[in-house]
Amino acid sequence: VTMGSALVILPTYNESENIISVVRGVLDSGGNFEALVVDDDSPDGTAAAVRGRFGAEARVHMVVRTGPRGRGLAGAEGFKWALERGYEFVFEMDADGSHDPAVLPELLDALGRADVAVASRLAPGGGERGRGLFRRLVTLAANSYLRIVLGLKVRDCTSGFRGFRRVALEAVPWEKVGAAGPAIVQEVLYAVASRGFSIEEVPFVFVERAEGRSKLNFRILFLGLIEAFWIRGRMAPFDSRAGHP
Ligand SMILES: Nc1nc2c(ncn2[C@@H]2O[C@H](COP(=O)(O)OP(=O)(O)OP(=O)(O)O)[C@@H](O)[C@H]2O)c(=O)[nH]1
Ligand SMILES: [Mg+2]
Repeated sequence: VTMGSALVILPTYNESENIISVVRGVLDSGGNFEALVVDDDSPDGTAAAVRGRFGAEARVHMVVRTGPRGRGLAGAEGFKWALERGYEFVFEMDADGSHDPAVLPELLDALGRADVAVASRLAPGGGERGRGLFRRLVTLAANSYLRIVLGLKVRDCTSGFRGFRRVALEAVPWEKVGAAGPAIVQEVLYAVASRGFSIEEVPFVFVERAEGRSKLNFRILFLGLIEAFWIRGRMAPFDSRAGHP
């Protein structure tokens, strides 16, 4: 790890059909990004595929988790892994083909101006390709709701494609982060926004996954929205019981 180094965290569960091209895209995107695959011991052999293809590649790392699985648990473990190893810029993105690695240099560029850079479907110029009107409305509604409940100014609060300067991640109280599932995306965003870190949105076009299966369903989505109230309680930038910042 050298000064100014950048790591891209890729949480995976059954992405053997997608992970190779995504990691390839990260390595080839320019800017010397390293990749960290955080796999929950996927039964489809995702980890074995990564080892087989990138075992000799020094810029590719992998953590295989056993025990309780979850997008949130995997993401938190990835961030802690990155902080322990001194990376200066830390990114996360889905490994299902929805997030184009070619956007990474734009996010890195934005981190020259802001503490956090979010690849945003809802910023002017952004969008969602391959999705019907109903699914796009779900994205819009979920984000309108989260902006209000969490008091966020970011348009795309649920985008799991983004980057952080190290200082912002160091300020997150990781021992209190509680979302085991995808709600960790808004939990970490709320943690940094409420601590005053600046956030820039970079427009990007999300592409519906072509291979593999989505792990998101309406139950998970709904529970994630309810969880916003708990997120506010546990991620507040001061101890609410003390009453003062
Ligand atoms: N390690 C790990 N990764 C997960 C888990 N669930 C989902 N992921 C990964 O998180 C990323 C996003 O998951 P998706 O299933 O595409 O869910 P989504 O992108 O929120 O929802 P869609 O809108 O349906 O694409 C993908 O790279 C998944 O492989 C999990 O339990 N553990
Ligand atoms: Mg997806």
